Amino acid sequence: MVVLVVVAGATDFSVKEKDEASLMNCFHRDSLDAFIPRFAGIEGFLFQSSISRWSLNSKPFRENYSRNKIERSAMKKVLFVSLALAGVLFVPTLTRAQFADSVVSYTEGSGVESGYNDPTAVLGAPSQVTPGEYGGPVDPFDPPYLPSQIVGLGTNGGSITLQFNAPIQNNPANPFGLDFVIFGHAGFNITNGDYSGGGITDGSLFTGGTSDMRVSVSADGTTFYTLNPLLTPVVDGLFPTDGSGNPFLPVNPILTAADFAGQGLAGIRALYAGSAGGAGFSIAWAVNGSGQSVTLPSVDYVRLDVLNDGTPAYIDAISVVPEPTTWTLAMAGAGLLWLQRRKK
Ligand SMILES: [Ca+2]
Repeated sequence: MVVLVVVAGATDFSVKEKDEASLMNCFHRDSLDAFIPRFAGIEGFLFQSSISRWSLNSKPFRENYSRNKIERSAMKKVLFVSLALAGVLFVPTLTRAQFADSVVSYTEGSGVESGYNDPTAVLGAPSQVTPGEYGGPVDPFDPPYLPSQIVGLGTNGGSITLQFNAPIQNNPANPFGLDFVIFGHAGFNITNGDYSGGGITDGSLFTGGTSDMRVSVSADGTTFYTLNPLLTPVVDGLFPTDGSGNPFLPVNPILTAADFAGQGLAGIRALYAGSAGGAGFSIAWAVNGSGQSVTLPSVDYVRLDVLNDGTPAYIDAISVVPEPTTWTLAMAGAGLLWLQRRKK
């Protein structure tokens, strides 16, 4: 199926001249510049006409285009870009349900700020930009904080169960063996007093949840298996979201707060290695009621339960790590686009 999708895409874009023209018109230089660094981000959904809410670019995909305006030299470029896009488009095509799709249940725990109890705020992609007067790009120093972006789980008793339309695969070949990523509202402290772009952190967090959180998974929505609490990272702790990163790529879980001490935004991003942050989880950590490991090929539900008091946790989104095959093809597509830009 993987190969079929790619072949179909390449055929569409390279054989049908009309489609080529439309594609070229759509992907003028500015579009490409905006698209490339975020090839696996939200903008990728621009091409999923069935998912209109992700169409951040209001420019319609299909525009009227006079064919006689096409220069032959441009045609080769179009073909090249088209082939590259066939790879890039692969991520949203294959893994349409990369994020939580629906809320099964929600219990507001103690200590949730007023208004932060809309569980649908956790559906879809993690925040890239915070709207409003005090908003701006989401980065590890500027986490999402609006009620439209995050939902409060609070402390003792808070709970949320989320459903995914496409099963989350238990795949040891995923980056670091992690299968899904939970994004919270934690942010790194700025400890050098520079809040105008030159901030440096000591690795501590100025917001985020501190309660113990039980993370469980289920294939049928009825029988849930806890992920071994000895292995699970803190939910709504490390790693603060970087809206410019890739939400499908986990941060290397070996990193600790101390590794970020003395780092500014560039240093943090270097450690993130392209990731959008978040806390990564593996389905392979699932255990039964006796604490015995259980093997789950895939799950469709993720449940979070706050077990005790502490600083209330808030959740932004959960992303699903795509199958490794997808990565390879997506990276190949991105590489082609990069080469195309270099030639200019
Ligand atoms: Ca959200």
